[in-house]
Amino acid sequence: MKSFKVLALAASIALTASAIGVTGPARAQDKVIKVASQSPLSGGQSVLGTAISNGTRLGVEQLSAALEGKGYKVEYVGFDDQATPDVGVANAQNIINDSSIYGVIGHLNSGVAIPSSEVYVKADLVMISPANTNVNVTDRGLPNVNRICGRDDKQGAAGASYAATELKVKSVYVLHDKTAYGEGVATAFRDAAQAAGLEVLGFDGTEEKNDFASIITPIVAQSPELIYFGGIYDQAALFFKQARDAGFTGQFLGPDGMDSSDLLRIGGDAVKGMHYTTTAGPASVFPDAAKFVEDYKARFSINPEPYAVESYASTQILLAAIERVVDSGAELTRKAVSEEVRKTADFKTIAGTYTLDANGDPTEATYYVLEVTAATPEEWSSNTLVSSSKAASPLAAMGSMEATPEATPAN
Ligand code: ABU
Repeated sequence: MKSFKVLALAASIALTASAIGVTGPARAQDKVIKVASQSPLSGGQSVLGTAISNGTRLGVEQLSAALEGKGYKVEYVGFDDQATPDVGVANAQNIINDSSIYGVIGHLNSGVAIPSSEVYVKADLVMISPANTNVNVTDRGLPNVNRICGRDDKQGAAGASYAATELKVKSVYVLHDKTAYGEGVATAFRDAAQAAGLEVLGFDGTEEKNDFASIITPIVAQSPELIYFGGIYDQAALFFKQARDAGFTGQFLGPDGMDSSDLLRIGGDAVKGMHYTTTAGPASVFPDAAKFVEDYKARFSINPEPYAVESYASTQILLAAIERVVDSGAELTRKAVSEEVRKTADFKTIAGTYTLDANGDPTEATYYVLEVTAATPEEWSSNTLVSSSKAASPLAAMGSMEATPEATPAN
């Protein structure tokens, strides 16, 4: 009877201690932390969207042990934004309504990321983009929006420099897809091409997806030495094919929206030998990603497409930030995680080492130029890297770590 009373007293003390937090605030009692991805998982851009989703999922599956050891359950949840702004925004509302989601990896399309991030910011939810290159993704200076890829002002300029100095063309016709991304990178290319002395014979936008005859005829009549297409492979590949069939004999160039095995699957011989710029590191430049490539193939039975490795790296950054909040003993909140992500400095991932500036840009990014030399879509990662250059973010170039002065977070 006496020992029963002692046991009961001990149990009561333990319960009380737990209730008032004497055992410490870090114990999570199986609290769930979800990491979301948003990207197109259906439709014509799903090859790259799936790479973002799978890279994030693999990151969560492989990198959660430390948080699980501290009592948290870490889960992945994927959202299909269909490459459509309205869908991304509706998903973003559902994402912020799930209080167990502490970060979003995505999107593919800058035109979807920008309005969706205006929703995330209302809930202090951090977004890390592996792939959104439009300048306005980060130039708005939102405290929760970050990326680890490059920017289209630099990417467009890198393309123009390659066209002028290596392709040695004298004239170009510039097309874009009328999206924030396509028009933005095409504008940056056009301005840099003109500055480099190229004659820009035309600059047009089109949302046409099937029959480009009425666009191609006047272009072919002007005989540009190069056509630059600011857009995504699902539209551009068909355009290139029809342009070649219509007798265009010049060269093709485009930005990272071309960087997908589907460019070759759709474009066939028309795109072989063409060039594209990208901020997605080809496999050869990331030796630390060799295991990721093998694990990815084993897990999903497909090749990792461009931006898969950057999605895993983004997940590394996010989970490390969450761990730092937990280890500090502070309350785990979305705002605390977002602030911790922004402090990312000299952080080593499988896709390189990252420091984020006050606008959420990586302080330095690499801009690659590749030639389509793969014989088949399955060999897309064997395309030939012909050039690469590094550029500082605008803030890093100014030597400033302050956010852009005009930046005002949306309410
Ligand atoms: N940068 C590749 C995907 C296109 C975009 O940023 O919208």
